[in-house]
Amino acid sequence: MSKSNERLCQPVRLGRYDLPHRIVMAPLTRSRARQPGNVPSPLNACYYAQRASAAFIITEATQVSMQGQGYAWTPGIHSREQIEGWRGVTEAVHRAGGLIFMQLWHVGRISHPRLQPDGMLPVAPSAIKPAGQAFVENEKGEGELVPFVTPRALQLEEMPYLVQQYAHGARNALDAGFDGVEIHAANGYLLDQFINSTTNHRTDRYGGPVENRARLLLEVVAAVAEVWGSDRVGVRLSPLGSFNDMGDTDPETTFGYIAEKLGECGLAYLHIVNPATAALEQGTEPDPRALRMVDLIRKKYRGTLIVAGGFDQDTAEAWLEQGKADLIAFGRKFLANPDLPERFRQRAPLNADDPSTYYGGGAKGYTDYPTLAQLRGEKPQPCVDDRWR
Ligand code: 8OZ
Repeated sequence: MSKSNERLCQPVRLGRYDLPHRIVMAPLTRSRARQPGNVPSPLNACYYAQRASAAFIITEATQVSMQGQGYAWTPGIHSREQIEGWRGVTEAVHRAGGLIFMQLWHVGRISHPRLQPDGMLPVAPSAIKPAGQAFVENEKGEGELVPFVTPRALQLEEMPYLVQQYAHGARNALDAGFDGVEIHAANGYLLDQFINSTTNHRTDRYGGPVENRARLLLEVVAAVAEVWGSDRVGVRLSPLGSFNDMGDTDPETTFGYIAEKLGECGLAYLHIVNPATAALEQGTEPDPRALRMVDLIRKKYRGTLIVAGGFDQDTAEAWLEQGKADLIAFGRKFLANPDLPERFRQRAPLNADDPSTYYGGGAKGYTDYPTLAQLRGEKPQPCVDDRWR
């Protein structure tokens, strides 16, 4: 091991787990759950098991209810079949020596009546239509983009039901054999819609000052921690994020407060989408505001911090070295390199990812990225079954 990659390869404690290194597999939507029913399949188990050498895996975002779905073919954790399907995934990952957390997801307004039970309207803190398009399935069984609709504003009386959806998903994830759960409060989905001032115009106790906008997240954290113990629960945030038509008028106050409150919860970790992702990818100097936000989160959040977005091995090392993060999560690099930690250890070249196979489809661009051993001529571990629908 060369000196320059020491930090990524150092062990670290994460809640109740001792991790052998700091290279996390980031959550990645792949839209390959078996139909009908959005059920994880042996193909999905194969994909995750191939990546079991991650410090730990965070699954793709997984809807906690039918109301929580926002894209065609994403997996759920609300039906008996889904729990059984996920059990196949966790067993495969554990057999391969890995750890796997499930990411619990409710999309809020980032959905469409065609994805909702009984064709109902998607729900949100306020009836504000996002710019952009939803990804639905058409009559031919293909993916199709359709404009978002104006969501229905949630009534105050419905709020306990939302918390229950996450608690139910958390119980099902425990049943399915996961090692922990991550609450998805990033990227413009339901919890983020409550957090950010531009999508939350409520005048009740869930809107207005940040104490109110953070309420649903903190209630969900408490309910999920009740199921799992807080030391097996993580939270993902995307401060300064604009994906899914998001924004906040005072992000320093909003995310500073939330980071501080989450620091009091005894979580396994806080995970942020790097506000400097684009600059890291382009090799340019990050916006000082983005770096200030990372510093603010680091200062306010007392606990283990994971940062994801735009890293290569050298920038990841530099961020660990500078104390900006404790672990680094890799998405596209893990997608294309099932043996990413080994490649980093050896400073070996990486496979390039193929964006045309990110979402939907079968084994191609999913379970067929070669390991270093395969590139040397070794036979791949066969997947049990590579049907996907
Ligand atoms: C890309 C495509 C679909 C969903 C996220 C769950 O942004 C997602 C997602 C990303 O967190």
